Amino acid sequence: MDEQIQYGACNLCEAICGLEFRIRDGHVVSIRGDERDPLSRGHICPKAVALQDLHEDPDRLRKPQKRVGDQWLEVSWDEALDEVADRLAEVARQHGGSAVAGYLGNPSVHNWGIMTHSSALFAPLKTRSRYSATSVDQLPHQLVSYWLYGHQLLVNVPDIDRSQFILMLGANPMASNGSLWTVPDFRKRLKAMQARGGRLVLIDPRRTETAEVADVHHFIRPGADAALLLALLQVIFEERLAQPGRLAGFTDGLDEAAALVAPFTPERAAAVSGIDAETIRSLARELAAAKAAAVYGRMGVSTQAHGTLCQWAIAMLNIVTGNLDREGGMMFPHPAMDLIKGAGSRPGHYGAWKSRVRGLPEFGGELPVAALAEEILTPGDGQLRALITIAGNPVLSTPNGRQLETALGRLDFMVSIDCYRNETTRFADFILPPTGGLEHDHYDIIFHHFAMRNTAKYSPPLFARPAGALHDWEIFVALGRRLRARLQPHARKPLMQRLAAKLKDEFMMRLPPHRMLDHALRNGPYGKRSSHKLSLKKLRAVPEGIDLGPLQAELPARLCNKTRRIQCLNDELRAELRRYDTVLATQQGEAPRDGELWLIGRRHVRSNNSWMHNAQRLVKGKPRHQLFMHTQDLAVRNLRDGQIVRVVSRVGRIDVEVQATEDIMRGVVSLPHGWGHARPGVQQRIAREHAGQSVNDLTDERELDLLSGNAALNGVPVTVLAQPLETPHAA
Ligand SMILES: Nc1nc2c(c(=O)[nH]1)N[C@H]1C(S)=C(S)[C@@H](COP(=O)(O)OP(=O)(O)OC[C@H]3O[C@@H](n4cnc5c(=O)[nH]c(N)nc54)[C@H](O)[C@@H]3O)O[C@H]1N2
Ligand SMILES: Nc1nc2c(c(=O)[nH]1)N[C@H]1C(S)=C(S)[C@@H](COP(=O)(O)OP(=O)(O)OC[C@H]3O[C@@H](n4cnc5c(=O)[nH]c(N)nc54)[C@H](O)[C@@H]3O)O[C@H]1N2
Ligand code: SF4
Ligand SMILES: [Mo]
Repeated sequence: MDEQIQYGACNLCEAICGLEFRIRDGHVVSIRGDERDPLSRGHICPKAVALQDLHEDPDRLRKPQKRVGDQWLEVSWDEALDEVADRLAEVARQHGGSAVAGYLGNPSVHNWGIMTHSSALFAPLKTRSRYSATSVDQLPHQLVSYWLYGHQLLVNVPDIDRSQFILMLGANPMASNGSLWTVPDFRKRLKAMQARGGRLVLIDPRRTETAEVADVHHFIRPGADAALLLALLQVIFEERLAQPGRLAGFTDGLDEAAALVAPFTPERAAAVSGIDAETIRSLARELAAAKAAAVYGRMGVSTQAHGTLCQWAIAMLNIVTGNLDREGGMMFPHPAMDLIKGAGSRPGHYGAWKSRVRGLPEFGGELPVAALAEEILTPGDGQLRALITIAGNPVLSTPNGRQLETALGRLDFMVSIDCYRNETTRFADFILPPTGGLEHDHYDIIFHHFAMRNTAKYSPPLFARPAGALHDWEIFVALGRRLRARLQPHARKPLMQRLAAKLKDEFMMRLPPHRMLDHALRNGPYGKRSSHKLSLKKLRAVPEGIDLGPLQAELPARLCNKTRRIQCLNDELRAELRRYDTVLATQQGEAPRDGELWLIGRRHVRSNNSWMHNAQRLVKGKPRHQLFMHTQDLAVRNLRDGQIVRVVSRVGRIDVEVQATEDIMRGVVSLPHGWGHARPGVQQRIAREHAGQSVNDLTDERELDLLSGNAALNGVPVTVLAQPLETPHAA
């Protein structure tokens, strides 16, 4: 048969790289970067080939699975869907809908059907127990966007193609390919900036792959970024370098912010951060003087004890230097399918209810996932009894995974919509596997909101789905319909209203994602009222994607606050600034205590969270899950490079191989997350051979960013010891 060429986009990470697939006899023969893609311009990373590996993986589930004791039986879709709906409805009827929790994992935001249709499943349950990977990730960004600009998705990104200076904290785009910043081919764009005389300054406790290409790299003690960022602001105000320019015309609270940050001097920041006061002062001056500058911080500054304060200070730095909404500064993307000004926009809300056990605030309808286990384990009214996980692996991804395992074992019922039997889904009563990534179409609903250029692209499915297989969204609809029938939400309304509601439900549920896209495109910013006249038909005709141009200044029109003004402060932020003042007054600049070390995470370009270790082409070569530790920290403990060490935290301990390095700050150790596949019942043969240990057996569910409830996964105090002779803690 002839070779066919088809175009699409990679949905594995946030970079949305354009791909060219060559297909022969129904098999992928090559996957390459598509140079005509207006966003990625031919860039890809080694993970792109994993799309084929995932597609062909014999361990990937293709039929519904039912667990009976330790046995897994393949069952029909009808049997599975009926029984899952029966069991969920039973819990909801007995204990209320909120006794059924939902957890949405990271691939949910990379799979548009999950975005468009998850409400079909959750609405009939009326549950307030919603959790997701957001609260082990970017929650502080969303909270700050909501508070300052009025919408949780109104995020701004470095306009790198026109920047002259980037101050980056706690991000490693050379490995991650960018996050809350869709920036395919970061390296080439950075080189171009440097060729224009621009500079990248990076703040990270590890000398990372990004540090290698930065102009300047400073080590920082984990968790000390808030002190540094507030000190930068303090210097800018004190030395009268603030130049908000046109932003001043629609920004409230600048003077008060200046007064509130006044106590946070560079000297205080130096004492906790390990960066000296003079360096902080000159960094502030360089930032203030730069023509087009962007301050950007990601995972490292979000998943730490003062994540929201960090993100607030970053936003303030961009505002007071006049770089927000300026070309080459931090700009707001404007996607073709616009969830900010589009129909059904959800700006967010905060603290409308609290978690039952610890009283943590909801954000945008979700509770912090660090509280999931305790909500299952703690008896009483409102205790969680059932769980639905979708595209997630919280046992490996959320703090204190062992506690969550205990909790999952106690549920009355659990169902997982997932393609693998992994560390989490092995606890489910049913696993419902959706079609694979190459068997459904795709449009990136989420990440165009964070992209450094406005573009649009539709990827048709590469292969027809196998007979009987269901897409994620179809599973939601099938379950949602059954749940509605069992829970009869409209029962008390008059007949005509009931019929109308039912028709509306049916209509919405039957509307496939591509129809919703077409509608959103036509009515969106580049639709029928613009010169682009975007529609699905138009996207189909241009398979490499359509360029909608560089980011434009959007403020104040794009603000979603009622006042249409940036709101720099609110009571929560004021209180947090006061609280942080006391924290600094009591904190010592030393390593935690008694020879403790700070544990941080890391990512590698050949690995993706917890679920891509079953692709031989990605895991081959030397292991990538060792504990990194400074040579001198090893020496003072009489430990050797390559030996198995025991790492102990408040919540647990693991035994791992240690790797000596000079590329990490003294007092800091680093372990990547997403490993630990040797747990019983995991059906991923290759991953089990490259098991590693889970860093989240060490991270602490009690350590949070107080404002948002985001997990403080970085800066966890641990001790590292020689491994005792006996090896307890078999998985
Ligand atoms: N210590 C520490 N912990 C961390 C992090 C860290 O840096 N340090 N990072 C955190 C971050 S940023 C994130 S986002 C989380 C990720 O944490 P999670 O989202 O909980 O975990 P993933 O590893 O992304 O799990 C993805 C699951 O989705 C399934 N899947 C993949 N594609 C699909 C699909 O299309 N449909 C369905 N139904 N299932 C699919 C896979 O089989 C896999 O089981 O981890 C967090 N945990
Ligand atoms: N290859 C690959 N790409 C990915 C992923 C993946 O697993 N693999 N995951 C995707 C996901 S879900 C996400 S959210 C993004 C994350 O994207 P990034 O945030 O760019 O990636 P990380 O590697 O988590 O970078 C966090 C950095 O923060 C540093 N850090 C840790 N603690 C601190 C601290 O206290 N202060 C400072 N200043 N820095 C600190 C770490 O050393 C690390 O270099 O990546 C996405 N892309
Ligand atoms: S950087 Fe790699 S994983 Fe991310 S979208 Fe591009 S090819 Fe896919
Ligand atoms: Mo993430």
